[in-house]
Amino acid sequence: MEMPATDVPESLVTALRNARNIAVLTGSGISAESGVPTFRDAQTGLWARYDPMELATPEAFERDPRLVWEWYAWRRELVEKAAPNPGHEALAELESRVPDFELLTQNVDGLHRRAGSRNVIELHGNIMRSKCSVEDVLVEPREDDTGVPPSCPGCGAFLRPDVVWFGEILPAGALEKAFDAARDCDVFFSIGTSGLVQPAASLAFEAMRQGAVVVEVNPDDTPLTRHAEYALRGSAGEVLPALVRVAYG
Ligand code: BV8
Repeated sequence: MEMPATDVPESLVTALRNARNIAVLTGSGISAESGVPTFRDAQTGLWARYDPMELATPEAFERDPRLVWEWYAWRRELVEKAAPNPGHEALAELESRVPDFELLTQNVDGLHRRAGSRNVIELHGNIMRSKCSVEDVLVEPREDDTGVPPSCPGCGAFLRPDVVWFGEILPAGALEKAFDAARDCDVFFSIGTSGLVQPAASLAFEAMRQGAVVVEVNPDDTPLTRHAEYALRGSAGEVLPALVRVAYG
């Protein structure tokens, strides 16, 4: 059932009020209103000529560590300047309204935690953290290290962002917890994601299979839209605060 953002159907309000367990999957669309470009947006300026699908890979880092590190440094700067928007804040409010709440995010910008969300599973890591590209341990670059990329103080190998690149497996435990959340929930939200990247894109279907009410929030169509019980057409920053207000006052 597709509908404009504003009118929240009574049946959905009832489902939310009766829900014991809500799981939410978010993608870069929820951070768009914070000024963080979505993954498939044309990357602006210097990066317009690079395809993020190309740069977010171990092969790209192997081939040109400097370029990849600079791309993430540019995105990290954007994220540091960004602030959570009403969409992030509405999800933090929703978490306080239900007994069990899991927030599964594909985003690496850390904005959900900054908005006050607590039970957050970062499926694809976090751009603000760096790790040794060989030892795979989290490392803070040394202040005086001007290398691009900087080097691991322990072994001297290049540092890399603590994110999951295409072709890499998700953090241990994160995927299991995410599928458990999809299997246990009464309502599953898919918010601001094109639903093209696996295995995150399978979570909504896992929820649907066990009978959860699936709600999509997105201004555009995605492969999930025609399967979702509710497809709320609109931006997360408008739809989510309205939903929380109508359902919980
Ligand atoms: C894996 C972190 C097992 C990095 C990301 C061949 C070889 C190897 C693997 C594969 C292969 N073929 C397929 C695969 C699997 C691959 C995959 O899915 N590829 C796709 C593209 C076909 N997946 C993987 O590789 C995963 N690992 O499978 O491991 C394995 C291992 C080895 C070999 C085989 C298998 C790892 C995937 C994780 C990649 N890392 N991010 C970084 O950020 O730099 S993915 C990255 O892209 C994001 O995290 C996110 O997941 C994805 C972008 O998607 P979205 O978030 O949805 O963003 P997008 O721009 O697409 O859409 C935005 C949406 O928001 C739109 O719908 C728009 O309408 C909407 N929107 C806009 N504004 C708003 C809005 N919505 C609401 N409000 C608004 N205001």
